[in-house]
Amino acid sequence: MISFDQIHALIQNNNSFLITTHVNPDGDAIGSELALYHYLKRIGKEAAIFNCSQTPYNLEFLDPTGIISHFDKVKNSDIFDKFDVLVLLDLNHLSRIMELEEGFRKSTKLKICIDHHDEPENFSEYMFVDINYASTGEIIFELIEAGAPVKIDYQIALPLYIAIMTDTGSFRYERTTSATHIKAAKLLDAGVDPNTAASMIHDQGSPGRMRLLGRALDSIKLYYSNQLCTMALLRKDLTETGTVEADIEGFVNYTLSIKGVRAGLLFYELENGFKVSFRSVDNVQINKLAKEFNGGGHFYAAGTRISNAKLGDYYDTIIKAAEKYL
Ligand SMILES: [Mn+2]
Repeated sequence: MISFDQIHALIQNNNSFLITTHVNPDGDAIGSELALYHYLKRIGKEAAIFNCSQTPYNLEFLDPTGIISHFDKVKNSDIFDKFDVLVLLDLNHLSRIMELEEGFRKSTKLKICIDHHDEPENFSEYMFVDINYASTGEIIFELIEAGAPVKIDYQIALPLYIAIMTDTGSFRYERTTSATHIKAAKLLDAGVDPNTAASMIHDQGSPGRMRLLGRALDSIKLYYSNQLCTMALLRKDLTETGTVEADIEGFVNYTLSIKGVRAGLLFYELENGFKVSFRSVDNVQINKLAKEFNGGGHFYAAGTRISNAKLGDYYDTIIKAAEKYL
């Protein structure tokens, strides 16, 4: 693994940086990208952000000037050669950048990966992957503090705070430490208002999102003496409530709200396949289950997307495979 000093040396020795993150980006992904972008600009570097997904509507407030571009395979095919360094944040498997994967793999440019997920794919010699961090935002925070003196002002502090807050489930998940809170405190000192920040993430949902949550809760099923809880949402649940994939963010955590549940799965039907979110507590290593189905993530939180398949054909298999981890 490379050190912060080595990353700063790479930053010093190069001029332009292309930043990207995973499909269906969350607060940690978008927040880390924007914080790093602003840092690079502040020290006089060229930078751009191209993502395979649109920014979810509830995170658009982080990017009021439209810094983040949605990658277009035809129009933007040249970006992999335009920049000196390609930077991947909050992921470590190239399949997670979807349409950017091919160009990224083919590019001979320098590639840096900064992340906190388990079992990285080894696609670059410049990987900083540490699963002890609760968020990529925390790594970016430390990286910025260790680098050229740049004041962490509101423009950098807000995306970092959102990254840390969202990936720790508002400071309550595993790996939330006093160091996490100290960083959050510094970001509040830099001008972030915790009340406004939490409200922007949690209190801006549409009525449809609440109705969709109602459907998700209503779909709950329990297995293995109530140790496993599942939820399932179908395409029609989204169309009938007028919602989008980003609206599902966070629903899976409700599976763990039932006493005795040690693992929770949210199944979500995609246009051409399906997605599963995995959560667990109590030493149940749920990323191993995700890995059985081509996914991955953290010990207690993981996910997978399966294309060209029907949810109905996999549901029972996944439930059955889950038993051995409980
Ligand atoms: Mn993350």
